[in-house]
Amino acid sequence: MTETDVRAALRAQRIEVPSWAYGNSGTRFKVFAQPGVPRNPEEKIADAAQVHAYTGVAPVVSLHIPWDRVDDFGKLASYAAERGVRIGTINANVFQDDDYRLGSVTNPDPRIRRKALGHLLECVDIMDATGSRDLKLWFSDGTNYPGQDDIRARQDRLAEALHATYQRLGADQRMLLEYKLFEPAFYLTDVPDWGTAYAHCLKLGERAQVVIDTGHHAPGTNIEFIVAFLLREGRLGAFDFNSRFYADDDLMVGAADPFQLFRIMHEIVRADALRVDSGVNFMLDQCHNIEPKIPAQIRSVMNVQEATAKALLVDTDALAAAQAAGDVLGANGVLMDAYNTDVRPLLAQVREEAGLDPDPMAAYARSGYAERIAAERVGGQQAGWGA
Ligand code: PSV
Ligand code: MN
Repeated sequence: MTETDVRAALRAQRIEVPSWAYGNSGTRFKVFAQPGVPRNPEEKIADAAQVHAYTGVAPVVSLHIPWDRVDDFGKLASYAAERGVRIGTINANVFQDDDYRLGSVTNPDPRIRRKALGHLLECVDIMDATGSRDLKLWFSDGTNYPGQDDIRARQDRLAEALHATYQRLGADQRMLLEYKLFEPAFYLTDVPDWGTAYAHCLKLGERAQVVIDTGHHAPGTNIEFIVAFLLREGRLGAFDFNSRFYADDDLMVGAADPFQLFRIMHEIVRADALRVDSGVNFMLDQCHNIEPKIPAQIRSVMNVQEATAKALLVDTDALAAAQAAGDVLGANGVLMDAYNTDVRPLLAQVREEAGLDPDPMAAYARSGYAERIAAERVGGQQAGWGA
């Protein structure tokens, strides 16, 4: 790839940000409030628009329902457009209701299963109103104790709900099925891994695709293998990017293991899946419990850009030649040369060419936006977990 091609690919890259990253969040021990936090979906979108204004590559915001429920979603979509962004993936929340103690779509009680399905279908209505393409499904469903429920019956119930929801999708809409190893269930999770998600997607049809949340694996899992496999099968729908040190930490992507992020982006580039029309949606799924939220999102976007730039710089001809020759150290050396390149000057140049400040973090800090929202957003209920 020529340097001009690399710069063009970086300019064309798109990253979707989550509305919930701008709200208050925490652990099960404490949710810390921060000054200036949005009180409603409009203010979350306004904050997300700041991330796009300084990075130029994050024009899409995911919503989470019911956290972001409004009376008029068409109006919310127009509000987003006025701020230079648009509404992206609709995330269903079937995990924060007392009814879901024993599961949502896999619950042994048919009334609760119907309620959960009703919510998934409502999310498709919202997609219609906002013009969203993707419905992202994550189920907290599972059990804590052996024998608590029938493992196979729960798979049947899951398949039934997925099928009903898939049938409701429009021709241009997709279902993104996310998996997670554990939490909140500790013994069994009904969609614990990519294989389970993939098997359900295969049965549903082509518009059912797997989401890889980078925080949802056992330590040491080779995530880039999953990426390569699903890309080869045409079933990688999206990423939920974040970092983990221990479990589902939801820290800034690229913070814990920038090398892993590079390896993932290498597989993306290898499959020519960086293009917006590749069908892979690059989303962030993060919570900023102790750090300021908007700069943390800007930093996360920059971390993805840096990993992408390094992946684009891999000398693919040299790599292929070394691999074909069985030159183990040579092949590894080619990859490491790209990883060890300082791409910050290149990205600064890409930003300047796009009319942006070369240093998004500094430009945002200078803008006074953080001070303004802290002064203006007084009173009302700050958005946050459960809000
Ligand atoms: C679950 O841990 C998850 O990764 C899902 O993507 C949710 O939508 C998101 O976090 C927010 O709770
Ligand atoms: Mn996620």
